[in-house]
Amino acid sequence: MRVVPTTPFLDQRPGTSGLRKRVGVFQQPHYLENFVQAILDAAALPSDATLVVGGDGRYHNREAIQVILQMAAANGVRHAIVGQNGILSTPAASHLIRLRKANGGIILSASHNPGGPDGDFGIKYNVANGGPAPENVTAVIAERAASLTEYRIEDSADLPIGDVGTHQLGGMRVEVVDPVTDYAALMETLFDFGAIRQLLASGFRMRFDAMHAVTGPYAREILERRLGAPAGTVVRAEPLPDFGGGHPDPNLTYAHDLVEEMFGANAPDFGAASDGDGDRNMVLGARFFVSPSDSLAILAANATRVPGYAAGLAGIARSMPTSGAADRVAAALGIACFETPTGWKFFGNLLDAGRVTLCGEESFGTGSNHVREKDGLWAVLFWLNILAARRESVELVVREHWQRFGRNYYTRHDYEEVDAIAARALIEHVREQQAALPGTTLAGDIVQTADDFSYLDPIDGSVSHHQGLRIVFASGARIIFRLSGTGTAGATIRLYVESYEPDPARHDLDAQVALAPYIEAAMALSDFVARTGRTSPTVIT
Ligand code: VG1
Ligand code: CO
Repeated sequence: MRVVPTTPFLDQRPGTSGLRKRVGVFQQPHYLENFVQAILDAAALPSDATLVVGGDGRYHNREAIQVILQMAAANGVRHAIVGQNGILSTPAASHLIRLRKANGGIILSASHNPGGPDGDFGIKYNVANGGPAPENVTAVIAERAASLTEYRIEDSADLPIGDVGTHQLGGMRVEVVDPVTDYAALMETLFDFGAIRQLLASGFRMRFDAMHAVTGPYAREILERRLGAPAGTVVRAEPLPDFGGGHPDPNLTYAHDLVEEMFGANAPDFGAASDGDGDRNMVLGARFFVSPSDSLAILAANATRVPGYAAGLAGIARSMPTSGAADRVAAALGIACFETPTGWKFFGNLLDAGRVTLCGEESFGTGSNHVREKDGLWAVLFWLNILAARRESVELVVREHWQRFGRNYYTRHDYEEVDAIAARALIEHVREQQAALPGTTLAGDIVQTADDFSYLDPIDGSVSHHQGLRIVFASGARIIFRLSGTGTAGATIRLYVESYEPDPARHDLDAQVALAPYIEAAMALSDFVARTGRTSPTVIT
């Protein structure tokens, strides 16, 4: 065991989901080691600790895993469980932590950010419930990282983590496991695989785009092998260190191949994609896009058709910028709906306390109490189970939902890599106007409230401030401004816009058209173009 002197890094502050930086930043001497030591210090693990380690297979994953194992051994961890070749999707890692009663896990991923030598790398710590470390833990990690003067590492040759089996590293046992088996078994306990198999055998055609990220092996095993979908249903199935040069973000812009196929002639009945680390999902029907906020509401409204949720839902939670569609389902079901800040870590307490069963974010994230992360393939299987039970098209399921509950028109505009100072000034400019907004008219609608969202966690009483600027209208419409906490270059401004339309005769508009007055009002209010030099978003969802 070696004790290595290090200098603290002041930029090692985890964002919405772990620490994300350019690969080159992580390759600086001692940078990764410093952060891992900070995690291990903050984790305060017991003497017989078990740690799960894995990642999304992106560039630098393999090297980083060896360093993490050597440091875990040197810091007294007794047992490490590692995905074969260092691969574990985020939901599979969450499941392994819970299944094996590990004390925590280190997940290597920058999720939907591009990879490769010039792309991004990331690392996050999950706690014993399988979920992302809560804010009180990430705050300690950042403090430690900024004050460390040394780290501990075991001098050892790289372990052969390509083979399933057990190795010894100093005083630590390293168990290399198949990354898919336990996760696939969990999915079989939740969904009616027999009914989905029948659907897939009935001429129903689907496409799953793994975007050369981590879900390929999971989707092949579950969709093609266990559910009998034809070989080739899963495309871009090999995880590649640079995601094949793509941007593994399942949205209408970056998953364009899938979108083209789903909107083309002879489109499959169902299309889906996941992101770098397998926790996001985009769902499409033939020539039809399902807004993630609607998806959460539809899963909730149909949950009792799915075996794992047949007993009903305890409650629903959604992030603040996610549309209110799920709230309407919760009201109809007579269950609670919680509104949390952006980021899965805020759902953990509610799930642990049994207050909610389903959670979702507008950013293509949906999940449940089966793990403590959002889960891309789980959402795909949930949709397939509903379609198998209802034998209706994706579009019909969504349209019927709107008819019953009304439609929450929704869009998110992302402006990526904006000058960081200009972005912060824009947010301040909106904030300064907020107090005077209530009672005034914008976009032909009366502003009811305007605030900076704060969250009081009902379970542990912690408070999180500055979680997004909201402008809420009398009609129920909302405009929200927020800065991303996952980007690595400049700032990403997210503008979220929502309106509510109860009348089915008016459910056929394009969301951009329906929301245009609010979008224009948001752009004018924030003085957007003048302040950022941007006239159109990088990504529209
Ligand atoms: C984004 C999404 C947020 C999500 C987070 C992590 O955060 O908006 O909903 O939880 O990414 O997802 P931000 O701060 O950039 O808006 V993942 O799949 O990148 O771990
Ligand atoms: Co992700």
